[in-house]
Amino acid sequence: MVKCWNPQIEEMPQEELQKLQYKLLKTLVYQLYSFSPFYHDRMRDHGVHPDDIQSLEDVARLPFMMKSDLRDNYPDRIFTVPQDELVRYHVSSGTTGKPTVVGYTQRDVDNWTESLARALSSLGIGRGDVIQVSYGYGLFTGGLGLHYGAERIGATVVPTSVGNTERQIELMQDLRVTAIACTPSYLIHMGEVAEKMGISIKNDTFLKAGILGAEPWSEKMRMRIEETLGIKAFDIYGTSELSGPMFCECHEQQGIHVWGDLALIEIIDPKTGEILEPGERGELVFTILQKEALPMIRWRTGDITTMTTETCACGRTHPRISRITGRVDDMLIIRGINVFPSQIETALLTVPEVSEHFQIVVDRKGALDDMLVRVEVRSEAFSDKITDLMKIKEKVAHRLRSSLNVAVNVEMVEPGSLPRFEGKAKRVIDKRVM
Ligand code: DLL
Repeated sequence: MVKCWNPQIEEMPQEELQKLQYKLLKTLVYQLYSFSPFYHDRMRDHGVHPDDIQSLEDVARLPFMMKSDLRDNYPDRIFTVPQDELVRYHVSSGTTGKPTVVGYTQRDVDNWTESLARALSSLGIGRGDVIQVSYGYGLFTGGLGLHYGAERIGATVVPTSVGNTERQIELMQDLRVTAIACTPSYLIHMGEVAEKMGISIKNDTFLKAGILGAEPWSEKMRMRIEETLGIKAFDIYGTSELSGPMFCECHEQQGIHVWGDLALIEIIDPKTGEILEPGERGELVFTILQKEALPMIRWRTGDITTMTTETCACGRTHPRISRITGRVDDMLIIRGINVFPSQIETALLTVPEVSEHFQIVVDRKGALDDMLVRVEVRSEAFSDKITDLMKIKEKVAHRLRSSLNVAVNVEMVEPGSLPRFEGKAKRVIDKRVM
């Protein structure tokens, strides 16, 4: 039986949890209306007053917040505490324009750490485990976040950060690492590098768990990772605006637990903003209930998922979200058909002869969108015989067409020829926006 880090909270009856959420929401809204010029003006312009929040559902009356709000108020104009109360900054990379800055009070860091202590304990990690943290340390939240969480539960941390992969593998063996935290694409890369060094992660190390996230990955990818590396692979989610990685699957692997005392979630229709029912797929929206430096009300993550409020088989009562299948702005529209890179990954991984490494190139040919999927053949299946390769290519093209409902061009490439990633994978090259 896997123990809860904080059973009183994690197994709290749902009715009680919702009462707590309502109390926290009400306090937050009053405080922000009274003391934050940004939120005061937002609520006033939206025609909502804290007195209008009479139930948890009334969160829907509040205005949304988006990435542009943080960018427009760069670096710290939405912060609600003075600089001398901050203990840390993290800065997100900002792929499209200005970066965004997140500030933390000591209590913010403590809540973030508590959240990860619960998450790591829920998948069966604790004192005695050795956790290699191979997310980037520094402005990115992955490294330091997992580091603090792992120390809090009494595990031993190996803070390798990203890169220097051969050294990482040596340390994994020498220090008897039992769990690794990194992006799924980096773990796959590590597996390949280990193989070249003559080391099998499955047979020659003590690794039993991967805490994998920061980028979309499919259920098929989980199966491949678990099978090839002989570990259990857990999905961990977060964004820098929430604090960083915060929520993870438990040992049941039945969705990501979102701690309700820290966050209130909604799933909305990204086009209309309307709230969807549990089980319906839409955009994930967060209200962080206990954040001091940069409170977030109805933060639109852009991430697409579903939620459930059913109690998990592990006994934890908090809401869960399913694997993120893509981002609202990730969706490619190919000749009018909506395509998510995650669908392509899932379809490719049904073909045993191809590897996990692929690249999507989108271009415009005349008035039409054109998509090319480049995928590596696995070394075992790689052959010089053109006819063999043609057969695999046809199989891949067929699987993609039937899963996406649109014909795509396929190019088979040699094992090891596509780029590898230490941090987040970049699999889509959209030449239409270059
Ligand atoms: O990626 C925080 C993080 C670090 C999460 C380590 C998990 C592990 P950002 O750089 O702000 O923060 O990027 C956040 O990454 O909105 C999602 O689109 C994506 N993302 C994060 N985790 C997952 C996941 C960190 N498990 C953005 N599955 C989010 C799919 C994920 N996408």
